[in-house]
Amino acid sequence: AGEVPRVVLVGAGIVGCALADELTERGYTDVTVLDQARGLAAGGSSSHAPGLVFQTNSCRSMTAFARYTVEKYTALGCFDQIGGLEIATTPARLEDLKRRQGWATSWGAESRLIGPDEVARLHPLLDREQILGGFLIPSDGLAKPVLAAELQAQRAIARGARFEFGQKVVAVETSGDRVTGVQTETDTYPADIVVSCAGMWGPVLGEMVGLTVPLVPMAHQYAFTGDLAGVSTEALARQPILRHQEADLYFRSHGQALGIGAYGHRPMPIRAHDITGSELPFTKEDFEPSWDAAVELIPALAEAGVSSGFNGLFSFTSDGMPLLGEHPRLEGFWVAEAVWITHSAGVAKSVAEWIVDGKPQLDLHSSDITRFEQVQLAPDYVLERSCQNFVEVYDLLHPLQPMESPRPIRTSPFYGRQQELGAFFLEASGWERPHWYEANATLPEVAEVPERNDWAGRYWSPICGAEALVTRKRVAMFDMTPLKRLEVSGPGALEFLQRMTTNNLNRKPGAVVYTLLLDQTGGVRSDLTIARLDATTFQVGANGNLDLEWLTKHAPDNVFLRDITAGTCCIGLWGPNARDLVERLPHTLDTQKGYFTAQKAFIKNVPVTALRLSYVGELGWELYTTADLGPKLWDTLWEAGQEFGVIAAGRGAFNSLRLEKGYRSWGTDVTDEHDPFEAGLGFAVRKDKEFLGKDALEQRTSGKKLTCLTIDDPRQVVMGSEPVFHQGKPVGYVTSAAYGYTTGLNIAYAWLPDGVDEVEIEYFGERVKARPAQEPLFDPEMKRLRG
Ligand code: FFO
Repeated sequence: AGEVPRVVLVGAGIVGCALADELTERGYTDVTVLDQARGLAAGGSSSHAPGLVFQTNSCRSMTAFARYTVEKYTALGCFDQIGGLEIATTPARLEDLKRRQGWATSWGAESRLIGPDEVARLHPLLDREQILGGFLIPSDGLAKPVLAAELQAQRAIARGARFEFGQKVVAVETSGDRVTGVQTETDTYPADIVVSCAGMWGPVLGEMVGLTVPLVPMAHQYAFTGDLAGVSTEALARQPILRHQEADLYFRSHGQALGIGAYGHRPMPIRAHDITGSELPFTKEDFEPSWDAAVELIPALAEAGVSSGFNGLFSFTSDGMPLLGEHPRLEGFWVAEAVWITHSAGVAKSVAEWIVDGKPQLDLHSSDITRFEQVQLAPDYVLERSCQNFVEVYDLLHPLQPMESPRPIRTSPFYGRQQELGAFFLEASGWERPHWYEANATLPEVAEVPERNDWAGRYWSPICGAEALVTRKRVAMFDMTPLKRLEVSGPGALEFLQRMTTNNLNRKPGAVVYTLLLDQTGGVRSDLTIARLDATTFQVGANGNLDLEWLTKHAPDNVFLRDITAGTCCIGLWGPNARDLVERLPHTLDTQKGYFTAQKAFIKNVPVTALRLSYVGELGWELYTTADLGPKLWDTLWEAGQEFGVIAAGRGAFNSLRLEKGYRSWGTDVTDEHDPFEAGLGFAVRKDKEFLGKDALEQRTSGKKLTCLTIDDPRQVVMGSEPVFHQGKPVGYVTSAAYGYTTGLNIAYAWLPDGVDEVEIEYFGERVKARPAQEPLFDPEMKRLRG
């Protein structure tokens, strides 16, 4: 028993209780759960949560969390599987329900689209005249949050866990970079592992250990109606939980009355420090528009009236996702916060796996507490974005739709030039990133680009297609500044990177290597390009902050890691004329130096690091320089490029070009759930060297494959996350998709069982035929890149 780590969980809400259960089940039985309140699930968000569990989510892991919650709470007897119903009262919402049903299918939840009559039969209180249709998930339903907390706590207690109430944590004890315990107002609890399950008090706990926990507690209105006449309690109890997203409303029954949740009101944020109780007084005036909308949908409410209500506090985040994982600088301190009842058991399972096994089964990169860039941790940013998420919670959002504010935040040194060219910007990791340039509207190629329907045509322009065509024909400048870049240096750098990644980096200075970061189970944590600049200095092209954290965590003392992204900038100069363009300028670049090489050189007045590679599959270089020289680099290339027909090109073109070339995007196509072979990245794995994850990789088996599909109908441009059917059964889902402007092929990548032939992709309720294709679709002989 002495070998079992001592775990302290802070917070006995639903997350703390679920985690105590999951940890003790996995043999971590020395668990103490502390709570400032006098009892279980008392005083925090769990105490007042109405318990509606709608599983459907655009995010795969969120749906997986919810599915496990349903399964577990059903087995425990604290879940009423009465179904979840989302209704449409406008044509746009009806279309969106089809898209949502696609997500449910992709992520493995059974569901049906139903007509207005069936909606009315399931929910007779609704005004049938307004209903255009519904989306029914029969396994959705009502969790009983306090009972769920109690039942899970009891299981944990039976395995040895202790719950201590009236214990408010005031300090976290540490030794070096390890957590050693927590102090409450009256006691000290030694611990090897501390997990903050403090929900909306998470930021306060975080402050004790120098960790920004970027969540915002917000009030959300919940009202109880008076008793409804003329309908039985039993009938009410059988009605599925209901969402009327058009009016930001949800409904459930409580005995003879209904409960109404409203998101339509102004955001009401509060500082975590200022919380005194989780139920604030009901502000009636905020509820009025919601009430009117509720009565409009359910006329019987007019007579029942509102009997009471409260403004209940719970956590919102800047991107709507939970905050999970270990403190990057304090070993043993974990967080599991900003978690809804819906996801509680699933989150607890994943976090328990993460703590006990070192890795969760699900890909959690979008919930990882370390996913944020520094600028995304500014309190003002967190507040504004979280409020915006509250406002948009039920909105019909396009997958590319950006938040409008606060923006712009991060701009590359080329921003001014891009504005002059009429760039249409979207945001990535806080960066403004051009998607196309209106200046290119006069390109004759625009006329060659097929039109799109309304949905696929949003945040898109035919100019994207013209930019792609010109890239393949002439030459284009792509702003690659937002690409995460690290410098890894020091006497131990080579040995470290060799140990951490799958490809062989022991090459001469000047070599660039495409390589993978695997975790201990052989899952792909990232794909990197690593340029050896000199014997002990490497420039790493990475995918995000998680890479920096992972490398930092594993780096020995004789290795130095630096994020050089913001201090530098990058232009991808790509296309058949790229070499001629550079040669027209005074320069010291060896323009014949081969594919996947790196060199330092001058292009006219600008010192650059030039990497001869291209994610768009064309001849040319990524040209890096320091931020101060960015505008000079842009102008120099731009002026020399005029006679070669240079254009600036954006992300719309980029994404199409990279899919034509078959290049995977980590986080979308590939995650740490996948091994390199099934992901089509086996070529980057060297069997003749040792690296992290190698042994596990050899044990893995797989029956699935990231598959390149082409869609028969070129006008059906899908967006990603759509379900894929084989012989009428859902077998997988789309990751990335784009129309290939230069191949004329409509491309979708999908995770599918090995060896499927013809499939169908479901898109807004319709099935479109697609078939596996030999990849890459463009330039398989690599003539362009090696040219
Ligand atoms: N780093 C740089 N410098 N540029 C990039 O575009 C990217 N990436 C990610 C993260 N790091 C980066 C890596 N993704 C190839 C494919 C995927 C990439 C980067 C490069 C590529 O050129 N693959 C070739 C070469 C393989 C080889 O010779 O070993 C291929 O598969 O044929 C952008 O997201």
